[in-house]
Amino acid sequence: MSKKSKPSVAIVMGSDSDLKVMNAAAEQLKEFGVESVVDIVSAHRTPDWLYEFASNAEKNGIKVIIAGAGGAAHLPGMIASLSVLPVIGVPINVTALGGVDALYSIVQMPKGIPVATVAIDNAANAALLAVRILGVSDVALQKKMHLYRQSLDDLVQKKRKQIRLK
Ligand code: RP5
Repeated sequence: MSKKSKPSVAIVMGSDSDLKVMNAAAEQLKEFGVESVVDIVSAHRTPDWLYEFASNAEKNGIKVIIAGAGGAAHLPGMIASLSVLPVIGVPINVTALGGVDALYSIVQMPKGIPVATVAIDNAANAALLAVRILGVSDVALQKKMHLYRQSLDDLVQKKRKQIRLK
């Protein structure tokens, strides 16, 4: 039986309606063998739970937090204000504004409390950035990132050959 290590990445989101987007982060991390924990933390509906989660994340062994939110999207910024861990925000497209509202909200953090922001709905990139952050102090994981980069290169080279054959 393989022993599961403690999750080093927390993937949180404002609502279960964000899961269809945020699942991509968990799947991407799994491909790198990185354990994650997935949860709902709403900045406006569960402010006490938000405080408890963010202020204890470091103590709980979490190294990187990925936070997805739509609309006013204050979740990633609030988490970053309560923790010194790196926070990666995923703006989610759930409103009539197509996710631009969440993008602006997350990316426009005032000086002092940074939130790294990926493209709208791009939870996979949040996971890849988390892997790169963890890889700085984990040689084996960084090696996997080298291989991943190479696989992207290989794929494009293959496609180049294919279109030249047509
Ligand atoms: C935000 O409000 C959540 O992140 C979600 O994207 C959005 C809508 O939530 P629901 O009304 O679908 O629960 O807090």
